[in-house]
Amino acid sequence: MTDLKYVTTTCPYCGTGCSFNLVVRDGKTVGVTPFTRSPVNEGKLCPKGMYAFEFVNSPDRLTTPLIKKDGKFVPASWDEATDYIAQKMKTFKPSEIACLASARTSNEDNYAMMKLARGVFKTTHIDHCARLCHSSTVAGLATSFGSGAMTNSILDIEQSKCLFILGSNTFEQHPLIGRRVTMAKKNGAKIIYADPRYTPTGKQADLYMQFRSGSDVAILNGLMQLIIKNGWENKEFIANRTKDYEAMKEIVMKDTYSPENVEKISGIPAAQLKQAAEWIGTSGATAILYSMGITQHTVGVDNVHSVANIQMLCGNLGRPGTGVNALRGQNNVQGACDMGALPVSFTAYQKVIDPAAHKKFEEGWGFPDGICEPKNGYEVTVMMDVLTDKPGELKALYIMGENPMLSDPDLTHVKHALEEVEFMVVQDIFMTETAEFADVVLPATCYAERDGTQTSTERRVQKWRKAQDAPGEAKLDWEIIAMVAAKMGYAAQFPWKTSEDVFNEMRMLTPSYRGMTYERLDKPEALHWPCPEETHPGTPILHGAKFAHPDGLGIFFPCEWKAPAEVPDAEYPFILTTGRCLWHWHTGTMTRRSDSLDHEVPTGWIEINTEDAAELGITDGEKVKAMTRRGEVIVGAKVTPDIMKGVMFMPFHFVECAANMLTNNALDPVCKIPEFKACAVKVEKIAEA
Ligand SMILES: Nc1nc2c(c(=O)[nH]1)N[C@H]1C(S)=C(S)[C@@H](COP(=O)(O)OP(=O)(O)OC[C@H]3O[C@@H](n4cnc5c(=O)[nH]c(N)nc54)[C@H](O)[C@@H]3O)O[C@H]1N2
Ligand SMILES: Nc1nc2c(c(=O)[nH]1)N[C@H]1C(S)=C(S)[C@@H](COP(=O)(O)OP(=O)(O)OC[C@H]3O[C@@H](n4cnc5c(=O)[nH]c(N)nc54)[C@H](O)[C@@H]3O)O[C@H]1N2
Ligand code: SF4
Ligand SMILES: [Mo]
Repeated sequence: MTDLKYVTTTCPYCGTGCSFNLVVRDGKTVGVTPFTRSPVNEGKLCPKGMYAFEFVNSPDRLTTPLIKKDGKFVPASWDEATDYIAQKMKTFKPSEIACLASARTSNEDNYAMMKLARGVFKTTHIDHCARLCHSSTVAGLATSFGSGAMTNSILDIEQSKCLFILGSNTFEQHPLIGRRVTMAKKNGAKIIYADPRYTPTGKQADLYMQFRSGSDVAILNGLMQLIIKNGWENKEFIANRTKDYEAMKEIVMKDTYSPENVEKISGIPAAQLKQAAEWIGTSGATAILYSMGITQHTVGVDNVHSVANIQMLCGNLGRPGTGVNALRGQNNVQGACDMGALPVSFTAYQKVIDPAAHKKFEEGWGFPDGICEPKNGYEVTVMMDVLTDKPGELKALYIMGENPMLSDPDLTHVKHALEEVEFMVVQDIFMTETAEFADVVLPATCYAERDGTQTSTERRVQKWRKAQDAPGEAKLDWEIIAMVAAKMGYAAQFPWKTSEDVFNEMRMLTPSYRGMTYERLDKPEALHWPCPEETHPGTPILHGAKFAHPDGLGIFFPCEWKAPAEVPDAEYPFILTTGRCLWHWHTGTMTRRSDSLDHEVPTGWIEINTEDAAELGITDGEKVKAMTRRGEVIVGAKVTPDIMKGVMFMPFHFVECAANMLTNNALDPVCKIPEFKACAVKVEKIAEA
């Protein structure tokens, strides 16, 4: 007789945090059905969630540890592989080792990785892909508001009177947040959308503003000037809840940011800016939704500060339907940051350089020989530069669930960096472009094969529940880490038997998670952090009465507009911007192994404006050569009026036409995010053979 069961779990893709049931037949995951009791998605799913079972039992899953011998991977036992790793790792100084944690894996796994790095390897160098994603948000909002997270909840978006969506293609990248936007619109909210591309999100908008990538600060300053000139600012909020307003006002009132000048910089008609300013300034409850269009710039932190400025200016914070809603990307990027998989903090942003926090973890963990120095480590983007520019400084790399050989900027540079690494471990569910460079590859379980927790963009901590056994000898990520730690001589510090044991250790050291237990998280609505005590109901909206700074005030940061690090010129005359599509996920390890998704979009493309294409003599579907100062790729042209003239767009999912061969690894000086959203490109017809 067939054995059939349904296991409720959360989606392993985006930070929206939808729930669904995995259908398990005879011990194998074979389908997804709606779980209607989740308040986040109420049983609805986007295609990635719907088909999230398809990659799980792919024949390509890693099933056994692999050790590279004479350039070839050879299967090994866990004992051999972890012995080998421990033996090699013991030969390096702490500062020669770097670790990458993962926004794809659970809180428990990231906590374990953070403890491995700081406690076992005693290195300060730990980071993860949040660097490439919302590091500008974490740095920017921490200085503006005192806390780097999304201020309101997903459900709350529905109550907004005006949604200003800037640099977020919500309907393709956070579809079930897109659904809330539609609901707000039905309730009468005005939708303003600004993006160089007229995306499916743009098609929902009441006002669509098209502009050149890299002009966000000018646009936001221009809007603030219009709001102040019309007296739409919230004087009471500014007086009671903020400081440094005058310094900000001085900058935004400059002639540079008049609507006419902003039109010149950005390409948005002055009349549209005026309309947007009126809706934002007078709706009474305006929320901003933003994502990578704001963060992935050399001025990423300035962009985030500007978003915070406009919301403080209008008093659109701390109430329903308002807020700075930085939509976090990966399923557990919020959690990986919360767990301290960052070069500057332990869990819950307790600073590594703070002697009290350092002592707390040193004592809490009980390593007889201490932990890492109380110093900040390298960011992932800086690690790559150190590898190429200072050979010998970093020697070993331990990567869990990241694929920089396709997701980092300037892949030629990344390749040179990875070739410099003396010893590299990759822990993944598939053999990736990055794993090919490794000395040891370790097979991990995927979401369907484990219990654990992940934290969504709205700080909601939700459960993964085990549906099936792992393939072959694959193990839980934290279990693998504990095995390596034991081989290094630290079995006593990693005594965990279950994911819950890891969670319970973590929460005792983590004030914002302390009041959460596996039992409390079991209900469909789960809990939002901060949740400091077991009787605390959790916190869906931040900054209600005061900001998280010690004096409770929000801070205005004046920002001047600066052009991207590389701008078009005679040789490279177009702006290249990059991003995603609905059907695929990042480096494609999972979605390209999912037939239903891969069938929709089998390869990449470059979007070219219709007039630009006509001038270049390029027709839709034609293969072209796209070139920047860093590399070139052959890719099919998608000729469309939906992209701004002078701008081109590529998704970065596809290894055969990898956008990151072209991108610029110029970094924001504060948060070290690369400028994925703007560089200079040229496109040529391919000479006929
Ligand atoms: N289907 C799918 N969904 C995903 C992901 C995925 O890979 N696939 N990834 C997840 C992750 S990790 C993340 S971080 C999010 C990202 O989610 P989004 O940020 O929404 O996605 P992107 O496509 O990177 O960029 C968003 C938009 O920014 C626009 N843009 C380009 N240049 C600029 C600019 O200079 N300024 C502004 N304001 N906008 C600009 C682009 O045209 C694009 O439409 O998506 C998450 N969801
Ligand atoms: N050009 C360009 N590049 C970009 C961006 C852009 O907009 N433009 N966006 C950037 C952003 S926002 C992000 S977030 C990064 C994402 O960059 P990455 O995180 O490198 O991309 P992913 O493909 O999500 O890689 C995650 C890896 O985790 C593995 N994995 C999945 N589940 C598990 C698990 O349970 N355990 C383990 N051990 N491994 C697992 C997957 O197989 C995959 O290899 O890309 C960045 N790169
Ligand atoms: S919106 Fe995000 S969390 Fe929801 S089903 Fe789609 S990918 Fe999964
Ligand atoms: Mo991301």
